[in-house]
Amino acid sequence: MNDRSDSKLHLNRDHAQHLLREMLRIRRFEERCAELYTEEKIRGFLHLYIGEEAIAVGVMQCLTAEDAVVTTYREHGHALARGLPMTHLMAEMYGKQEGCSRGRGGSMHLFDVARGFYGGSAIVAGLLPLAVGLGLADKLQGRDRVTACFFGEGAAAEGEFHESLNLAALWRLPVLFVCENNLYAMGTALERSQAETHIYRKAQSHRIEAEVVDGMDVLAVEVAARRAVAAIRAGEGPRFLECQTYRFRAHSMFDAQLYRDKAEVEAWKQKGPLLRFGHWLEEAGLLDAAGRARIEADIEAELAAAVAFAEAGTWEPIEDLLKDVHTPGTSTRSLTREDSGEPNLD
Ligand SMILES: Cc1ncc(C[n+]2csc(CCOP(=O)(O)OP(=O)(O)O)c2C)c(N)n1
Ligand SMILES: [Mg+2]
Repeated sequence: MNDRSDSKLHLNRDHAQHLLREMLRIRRFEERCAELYTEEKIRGFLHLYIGEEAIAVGVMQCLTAEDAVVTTYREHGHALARGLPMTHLMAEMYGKQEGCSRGRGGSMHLFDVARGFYGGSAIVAGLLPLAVGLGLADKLQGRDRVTACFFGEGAAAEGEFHESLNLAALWRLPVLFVCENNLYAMGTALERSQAETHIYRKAQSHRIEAEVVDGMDVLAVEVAARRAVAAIRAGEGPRFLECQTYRFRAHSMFDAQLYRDKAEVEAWKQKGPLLRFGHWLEEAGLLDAAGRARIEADIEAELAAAVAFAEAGTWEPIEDLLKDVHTPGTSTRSLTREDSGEPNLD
């Protein structure tokens, strides 16, 4: 296994297989979540990361257990790669008390303070100020910690993105900004919403060193992230990676995808991170068919255990639903059985 604080990637058989395994865990977890969604075991929003796995996996290799991570609502992959147990994640998807956010967060709000995983945030660009705040606290308190902040290219059109990058650069904060540029923000193509489509240039305009990375290549991501994290740890201030990628599925679970051609999606699938890296491992003699089958069987067993854990989990009692919920102008009270109708989503 690689030393997480090393600035260089050392590729051996174990590490190469580890990268594939981590990407496959994410892929299979999400495919299963999509099935469970159609079975109505998982409800609410569900944004799949399928196609983008190389970014979370590549970056996470470079962080230590002390580092911090903040992400968007498309964060199942980041949580798994960070080491949150699949059982706790699946229970959270179900809304069960045994989930990592005690069933209160669901897919978009995975959280685990012990593992330095500070969400899971539903508000586009809302996590960037959070990352800058963590970085500022670390700098003021003299902690040797890096905060990795993952967000989509849609965030670069928000004011919070620029305010955050400005302050991070001005105060030389230990933050790694990772833009996952998948070319679309919901149904809006990047060139239809932003005049500057090279997101890394926006970071450069704030005097942050920025790099464009092939986000479909896990090794390219890890190499770039190692370089960036080493510079941050050396006190050089923030770094920015624009990882070019593509989501293979709909934005969320309901999306007719009328805004993009099927041929475009197919072309990107051919560049998929699992497909490419899998072939490469085989050709390089680093993983044979039997080895791959063993990895896949392990993941299926892990997944089955996670689903069983979630199924066996418990629902929070209705009486407790208003616990820890603060509504301005009203006092917190316990819910009664009469309150438990269908939620009003207007
Ligand atoms: C401040 C804010 N505005 C609008 C939305 C609605 N919204 C949810 S996801 C999304 C698209 C974001 O796209 P991007 O940042 O590229 O991330 P991706 O979904 O592609 O990973 C939008 C506009 C929101 N959640 N927050
Ligand atoms: Mg996007």
